[in-house]
Amino acid sequence: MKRKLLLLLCISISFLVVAQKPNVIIIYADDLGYGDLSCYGATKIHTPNLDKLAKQGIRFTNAHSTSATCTPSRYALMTGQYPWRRTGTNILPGDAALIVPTNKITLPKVFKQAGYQTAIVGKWHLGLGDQIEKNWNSEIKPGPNETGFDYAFIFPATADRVPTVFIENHQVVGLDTTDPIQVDYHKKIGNDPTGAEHPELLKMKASPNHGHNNTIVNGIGRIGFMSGGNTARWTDEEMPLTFLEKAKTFIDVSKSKPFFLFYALTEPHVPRMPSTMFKGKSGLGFRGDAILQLDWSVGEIMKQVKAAGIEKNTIIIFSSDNGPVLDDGYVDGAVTELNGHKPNGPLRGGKYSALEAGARIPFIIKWPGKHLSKTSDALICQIDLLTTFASLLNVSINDSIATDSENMLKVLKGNSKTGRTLLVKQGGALSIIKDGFKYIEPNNGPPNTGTLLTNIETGNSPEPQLFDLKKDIAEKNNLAQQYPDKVKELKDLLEKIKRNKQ
Ligand code: NG6
Ligand code: CA
Repeated sequence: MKRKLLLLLCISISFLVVAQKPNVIIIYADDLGYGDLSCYGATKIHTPNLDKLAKQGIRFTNAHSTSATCTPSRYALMTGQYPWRRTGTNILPGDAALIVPTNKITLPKVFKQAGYQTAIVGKWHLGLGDQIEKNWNSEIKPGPNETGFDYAFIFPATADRVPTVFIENHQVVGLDTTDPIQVDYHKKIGNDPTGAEHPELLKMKASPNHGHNNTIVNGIGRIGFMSGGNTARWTDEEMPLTFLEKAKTFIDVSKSKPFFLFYALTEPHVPRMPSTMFKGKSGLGFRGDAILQLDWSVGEIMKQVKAAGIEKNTIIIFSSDNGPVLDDGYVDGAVTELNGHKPNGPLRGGKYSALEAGARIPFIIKWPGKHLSKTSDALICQIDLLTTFASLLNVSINDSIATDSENMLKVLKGNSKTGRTLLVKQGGALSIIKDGFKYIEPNNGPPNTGTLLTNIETGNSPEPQLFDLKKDIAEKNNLAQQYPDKVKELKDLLEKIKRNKQ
């Protein structure tokens, strides 16, 4: 009798576990390339935690962000709308106004509608407030809280843009009101030294011809000017660890109810300033060290999930907002200590580029209860997460601009390898991928971001370009002359998609 009761109890507990909505954690790296992880073929750097995640889940080889830079990729992830449909979605300054609509469904709102606790911890870069001129010393809104996150612990833009402070919900953290923050992106403000005036004060030099020569914070020249807020300014070496602690705490306090955590890492974006634990550990300069730090953070999150007893009910997704760049404006050893490492793996181009390394990114998903160790070459895009999770959670997304977002539930669960039929991507130029062919529309921009700057092939060409990605993933052979019909088909299709205004 006792046995039967026990069995019944076990069955009902496992039923409860299965029936409970899964927690979802998206870990989103900044500027991590397709070739930067050992599970994606890197040999000069080892990323054991992400390798483990890939072993337990599905590693996608044909996954993309919408864009080759940060703001547009994040805008698309949040809204499900191609960012190029909307002006003002390119890389934002640190004082920009919020660009995500507050009256439309967003990825976190999908989860909220399904009864989840939602949080963002990390990089935001989608603007704050209604306008550029804002008071950083009082409530700053609208922002992440108004676009679907119950809890937000962020920095406003990028690690190389002022203001270099944390914002928790609507307030700058640790602010001394007698030392108010002021921010300006056009002229110097206050008395803090700038990198242009005082290069001798820099602990990490800015690259020549680059914009990192405004206010110096923590010995690093930033983009933009700020004054005040001295007690609130972060230390670069500690900032990612602060994010990690906040993310772990959120997991711990939310473990008994379904939650969605968007953990947006800053690594390996510039300025790369790894903590002491990782400084010099990779042998590849600070960029490599930042990747080790990122991998370790992923491991810490996995441990926390396990310790909270929610491993069997938590989906973990790992990806990156855009492809890799070595010299993105600081002399940090990324170029000189590369040691043969290939951040873009077999791909051509990099961050900013319409070529594949611009927006084909690592994408790993671990689905609860499964142990898959699969790879998938299905064509998917981060923009699809909104519709996919809406489908999983039965959330209706009527009031939506998410019409570019497709349901990839079967693919993400590993039950199907049929992904999208087509995808439009954004580097400098737009491109479209369909049936393994990629067409890059003609563009008169420069073919390279500049040998004195980031030195990346942009994919710009005044001529149409057509690549057969199935045979030529490195985009070496332009087949446009050979297949004019294919060029016309893809060009017309791209025009049609552009016209489908929303
Ligand atoms: C560029 C910066 C670069 C980096 C990038 C944003 C210059 C010349 N370059 O404008 O250093 O901050 O913006 O990167 O200032 S992203 O990953 O957030 O899109
Ligand atoms: Ca980025």
